[in-house]
Amino acid sequence: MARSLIAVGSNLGDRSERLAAAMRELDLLPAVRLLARSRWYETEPVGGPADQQQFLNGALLLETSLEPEPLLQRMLEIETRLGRERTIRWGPRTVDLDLLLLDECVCQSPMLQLPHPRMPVRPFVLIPAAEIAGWMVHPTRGQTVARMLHTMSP
Ligand code: PH2
Ligand code: MG
Ligand code: MG
Repeated sequence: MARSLIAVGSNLGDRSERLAAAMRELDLLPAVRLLARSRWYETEPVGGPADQQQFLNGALLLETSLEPEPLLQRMLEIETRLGRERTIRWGPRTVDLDLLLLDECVCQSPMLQLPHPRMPVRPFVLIPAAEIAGWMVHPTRGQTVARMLHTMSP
C-alpha cells in the first residue's frame, strides 16, 4: 500500500459541501482508504481572473494500491461528477483535486507530473499538507513537506 497526498480546493457553490463530497467519493473508491484530512483554509485566489471568489483549500492523505495514472483518472472522474467544468485555466472551480505525492514516485507523462510541479511554491497547498503529512518526502528535492513549508516562509 502506498501513501498519497492530495490537494483539494473549491471556490464555486457550496465549497465545504463540495470538499466533503470529494472526500467521501475518494474514500469509497476501491483500493483507496482515507487516512487523514486537514482543516479547510480560506485562501485568496492565486492567478486566474481577478474577480473570482475566495477558495476553500485543504489536503487529504490516502492509502492506496492504485498506480499513479489510474488514481489520477479516478480523481478526474470525481471532479466531473461533482460538477467541474473546464473553462479558463486557473478559473473558478466547484472542485479541484490535485495529486501531489504518491509515496516517492516520480512520473513525467503527458497526463501526469508527479510530484505536482507547483506544490513547493503554493502556501495554500503546503500549509494543509504539512498539517497531516509533514513527514512525507518530496522525492526529487529530498525535503519533507514540513521542510518545504518552512523554507518558503518569509
Ligand atoms: N488553484 C489554482 C489556482 N489558484 N488559488 C487558491 N487560493 N487556491 C487554489 O486551489 C488555486 C488557486 C489552480 O488549480
Ligand atoms: Mg489545482
Ligand atoms: Mg487540478
